[in-house]
Amino acid sequence: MTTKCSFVALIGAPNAGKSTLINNFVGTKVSIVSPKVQTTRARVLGVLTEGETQLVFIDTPGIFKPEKRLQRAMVEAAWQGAYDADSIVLMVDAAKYKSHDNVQLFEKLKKLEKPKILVLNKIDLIAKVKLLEIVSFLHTRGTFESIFMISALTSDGVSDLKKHLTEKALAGPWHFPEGQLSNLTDRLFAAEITREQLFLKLHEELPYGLTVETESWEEFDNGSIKINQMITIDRAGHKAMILGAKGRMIKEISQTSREELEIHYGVKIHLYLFIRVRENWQDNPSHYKEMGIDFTK
Ligand SMILES: Nc1nc2c(ncn2[C@@H]2O[C@H](COP(=O)(O)OP(=O)(O)OP(=O)(O)O)[C@@H](O)[C@H]2O)c(=O)[nH]1
Ligand SMILES: [Mg+2]
Repeated sequence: MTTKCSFVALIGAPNAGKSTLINNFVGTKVSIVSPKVQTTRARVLGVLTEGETQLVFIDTPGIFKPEKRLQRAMVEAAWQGAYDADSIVLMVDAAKYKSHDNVQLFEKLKKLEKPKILVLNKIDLIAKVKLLEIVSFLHTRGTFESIFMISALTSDGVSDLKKHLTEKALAGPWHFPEGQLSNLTDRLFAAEITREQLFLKLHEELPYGLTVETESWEEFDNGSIKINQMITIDRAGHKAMILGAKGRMIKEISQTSREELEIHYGVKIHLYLFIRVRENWQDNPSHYKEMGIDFTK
């Protein structure tokens, strides 16, 4: 069989729907999703192997003007994803197509000489008549091989986009064995599932000041897995909010995360969450190593 393989980076402003699209392509959750901006922190690969073609999607953190060290590392990881890829899918939230983040992104992308596809996402939220106006506006902002209008949520237009990417894939060996869907280790994936719950259930600045790490992973003869995870927060004052009244919040987070991991791994999971305060954890390289992003940025 002559195989084909391409690395496709998904680039876009925070919240454009990049992770939702990757999960849609792969057919299962490989990258966490939330209604909040800056959910994805590292480069996550989602692998789709069909017929002779392997498409390796690079999910990236959203691109925005970074201020803190973690944000700088996230934006750097996103650009690194773009540099590493064979082609780029620029995702734009149809309702926010004129946002400042997008203007800067379009400018910087011009310098990147790779095939680029513009994907207008969340079309389920936009009146059809408005779409043409948006597309003609964006069309003048960069050079795109083609433009697709999709809803990563409802799958509208996603198979056309997949077909196009498959046709454009380059001849070459596959990078991952068939069946491998992601590059994340079990420990990192499990930490991400808990972080997703924290993003979904906590509000305002809380999710941004924390990180989750899997501290131990123990598999037993009966198939069950015991996972200990540490939630590191940067302000002592946040601890009570994460615990919730009578510990209800942390219990709910732990339960939902455990249930999701049980479905994912198909075995009984014992999940134990711990919280510690480290005011400057963002300045400690060890946390970045676990996340797979570059501390020096
Ligand atoms: N209505 C609608 N919502 C969508 C669509 N795609 C994604 N969303 C929602 O938009 C929000 C952000 O989605 P994500 O996939 O996390 O976005 P992202 O681009 O990965 O965001 P960051 O990782 O923060 O950069 C979530 O609430 C998704 O459910 C879509 O096509 N239609
Ligand atoms: Mg994301």
